[in-house]
Amino acid sequence: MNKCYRVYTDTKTHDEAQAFCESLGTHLLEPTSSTENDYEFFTDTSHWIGIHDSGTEGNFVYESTGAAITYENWGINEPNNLGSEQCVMKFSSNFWNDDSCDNLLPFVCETAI
Ligand SMILES: [Ca+2]
Ligand SMILES: [Ca+2]
Repeated sequence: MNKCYRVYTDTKTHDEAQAFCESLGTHLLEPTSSTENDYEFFTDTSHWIGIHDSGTEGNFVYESTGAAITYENWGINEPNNLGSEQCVMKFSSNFWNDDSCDNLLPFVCETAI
């Protein structure tokens, strides 16, 4: 499947970022392969991706479909749900971390083309 991406450098909470993408008929980036995940959307900052475990702790799903994730690239000792973390971000190193959904991060919207 081909996708179109758009990078937003302004920071939003996870839910604000997802709502913004949805207002454009898109959704947050959902990396489904190492090729897609390792693309350097940002070289110097973390950013939100469209994966969470808000429904069941430890059960990470794609937000656009609710389906269980089929690819993952967690950093060392992640996900750790530290202090209750339900939203996933990608470091500039391309490794993932579960993070507080209220943190303010830039983001990438994607849509199928
Ligand atoms: Ca969690
Ligand atoms: Ca974490």
